[in-house]
Amino acid sequence: MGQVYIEELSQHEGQEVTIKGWVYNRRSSGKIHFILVRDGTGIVQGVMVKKEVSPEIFQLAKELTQESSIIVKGIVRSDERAPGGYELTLTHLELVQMAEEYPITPKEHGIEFLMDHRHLWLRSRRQHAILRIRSEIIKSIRDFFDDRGFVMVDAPLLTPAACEGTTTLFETDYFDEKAFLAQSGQLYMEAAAMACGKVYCFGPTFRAEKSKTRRHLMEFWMVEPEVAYADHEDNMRLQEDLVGYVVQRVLEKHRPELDVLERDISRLETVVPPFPRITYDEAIQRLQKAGVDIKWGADFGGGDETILAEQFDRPVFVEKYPVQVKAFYMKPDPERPEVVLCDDLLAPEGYGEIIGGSQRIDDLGLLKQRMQEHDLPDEVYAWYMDLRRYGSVPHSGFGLGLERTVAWICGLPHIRETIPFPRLINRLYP
Ligand code: NSS
Repeated sequence: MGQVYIEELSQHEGQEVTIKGWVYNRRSSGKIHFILVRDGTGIVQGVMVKKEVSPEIFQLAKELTQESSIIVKGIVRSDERAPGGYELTLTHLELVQMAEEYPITPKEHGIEFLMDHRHLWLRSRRQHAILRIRSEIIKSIRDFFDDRGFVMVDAPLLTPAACEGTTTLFETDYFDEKAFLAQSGQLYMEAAAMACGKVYCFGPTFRAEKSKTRRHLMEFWMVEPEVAYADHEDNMRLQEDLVGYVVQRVLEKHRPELDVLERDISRLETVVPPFPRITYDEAIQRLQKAGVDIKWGADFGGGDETILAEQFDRPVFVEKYPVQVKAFYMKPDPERPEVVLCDDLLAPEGYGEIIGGSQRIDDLGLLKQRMQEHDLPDEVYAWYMDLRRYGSVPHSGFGLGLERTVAWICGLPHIRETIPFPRLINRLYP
């Protein structure tokens, strides 16, 4: 039998297979070596008995260091006690490279040490589980929109203007001009929605966040759908359907990884739409009742979001925030122009805001007025205003932060573990 992946072992019970991978761990008891082999799809224990292999091979196995690359042959045996349910009786071992002394050992390491060795830390069981769940979340998001007839449209990453406020822009030279790394693809999706009706972009976005929190990255991925003729209500329905779908997909396909992460599954099983909704006004009352010193008109901090979200067993929408705490493009509520038709979706268990969305201003006059109030220069937004000149329609969209969603679904204490190579305020390496 040629090369087989560990996750496929169940299809090869009783057969001799070849596994190409790395030594995860090894222990010996005189006449037997137990080698934990990982190959990127899983980990399997290989058992090598002295009298069943040549002396050279038995000696080689004894010298193997952690993370040495090896190719093994063995017979697949089912074993209830083995993680994954299978074990290999090893018949052959080939060394590809004997690894130098590996810096990450099974003992505890400090977080800065692990972050400095992120390129190696990714091989650990826990990081591997997160990488696979992240990949599934991305795929399920794409499937959700593709199955509903959305067109994926790519937004530019080098842009002439801000979308989410001018304080978090990364600036760079663009020949004789200034350019900024994109904070959001939204404005471009609004243009694309007028071309294709239902669109989304899914890519990296950049924010020079000067705060050091467990929820902020400088570079994060966001999926941003935008729908022509959709209003605020349609927008929230799309959000809860998306989040419910993604959580169910991970539950269906990645139980073993959730187990590695010791995730409390019962907290995910309740994530079924419809999600509860409260207004900003009600949120303020709830916070005041909980003893928080906050007044109408203030924005929420991470701690406030946690208090609110803890009052529900599934994600909760907070809608209709005051105009002054939200972005320039949000449409005022026609019945109460001091608030806008927006929503934040707060994840439970202290994970905070995972989605920000809104119905957009579709009237040219009002948009111009808002841009002046926000000191945004006309020249670079002229194209955006054109969208209100040529066939303007009501439209809505939102942005779901991928890493915050991964942190919540995986139950991780900090956002730094949700992305392969995090960019944090004090970290650009590796
Ligand atoms: O600023 S947002 O609330 N909204 C937008 O960017 C809109 N332009 C999206 C849209 O309507 N098309 O960011 C959206 C989400 C937010 O809920 C978080 O989940 C995530 O993006 N986000 C972040 N994740 C990690 N790190 C940082 N710094 C961050 N900022 C926002």
